[in-house]
Amino acid sequence: MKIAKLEAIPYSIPYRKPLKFASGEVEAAEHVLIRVTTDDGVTGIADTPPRPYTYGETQASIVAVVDQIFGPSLLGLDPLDREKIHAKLNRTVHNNTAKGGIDIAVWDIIGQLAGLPVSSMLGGFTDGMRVSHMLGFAESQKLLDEALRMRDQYGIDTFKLKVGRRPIGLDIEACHVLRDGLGQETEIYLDANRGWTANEAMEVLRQTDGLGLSLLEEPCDAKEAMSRKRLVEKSPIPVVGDESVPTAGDVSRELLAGGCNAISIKTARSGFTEAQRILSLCEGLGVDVVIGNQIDTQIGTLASVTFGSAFEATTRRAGELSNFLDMSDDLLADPLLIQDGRINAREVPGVGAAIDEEKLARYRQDQ
Ligand code: MUC
Ligand code: MG
Repeated sequence: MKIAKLEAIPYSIPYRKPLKFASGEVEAAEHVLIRVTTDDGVTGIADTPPRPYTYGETQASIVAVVDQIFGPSLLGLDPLDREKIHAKLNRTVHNNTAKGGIDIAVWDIIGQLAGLPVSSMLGGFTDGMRVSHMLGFAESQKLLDEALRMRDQYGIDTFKLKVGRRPIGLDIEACHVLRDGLGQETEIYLDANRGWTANEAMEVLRQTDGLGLSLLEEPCDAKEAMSRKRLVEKSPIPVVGDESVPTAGDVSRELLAGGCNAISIKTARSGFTEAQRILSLCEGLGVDVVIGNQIDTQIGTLASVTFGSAFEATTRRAGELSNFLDMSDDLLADPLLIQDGRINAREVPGVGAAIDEEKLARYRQDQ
């Protein structure tokens, strides 16, 4: 069995409600669908969300690196030989999302060949995950209204608030309004996407003390090594590395440097193979993890829940799995459902991300 074709298909689907955060804004899912096909006609699928402000990748760069470098170097390899595939991919630095997508598509093929759900092959811990919903920049009352609607409609009771605005008072007020309106039992945590300095983050922690916030993600740029280390040492809550830690090597560097003490795992940028390395590293060190969202479509979210539900450590916290709700449409043929605050992985061979071909034809940008 050989890899016979690697496709990188750019497409665009508008968001009904754009997401704004400290490092950027998303108004349309201008993503790239990765399709890997074997000579026996088995097809693996993955979705890649380019985030130029996070990893430097663009839609065009993902298409180019797949068409010009990864495709030619992987053709003819056996999809079961993942280490060989990664050795080839790793001859090119960065391009994490393109590599992650190829890895997920290869796992999808392996699951189909084995006749097993990939979630069972990875670990098979449970059937799904609790969902955490991400609240983008908005005025405080609107944030509360959205959180209450998510709770009523989907049973979601964990919220990640996007912060990192200046003046910091905007975010501090939002934290107070959410806590007052949602009550003590709801989990609320923050993600600043490097919007503050470490010292601003410290001041936010001081002024939100007593609100029971659970995590602080990427408060400032990880390159602010000295002040971020001080923040991590003094913070009463875990400081989560997200965009600073796409690979296991980055995770080791940041944990050893004291730049964070919890890790966001995103399958979109780490695939399943690197995500598993990251998870093992964190478990070995006793470091908390959270399954993050790279503003994923339903295809990307299905990959996250496939990985997240496979392991005990990734199910301790709710996974960020609801951003797709704000999209006007999606390519996944059989839509994902959030019920009682949970999403399930699929009990079919592979990942289970069958594409609606008619929608792909409508949204693709290369024809
Ligand atoms: C997050 O957790 O930071 C924003 C940009 C990105 O790549 O992911 C999102 C959410
Ligand atoms: Mg983040």
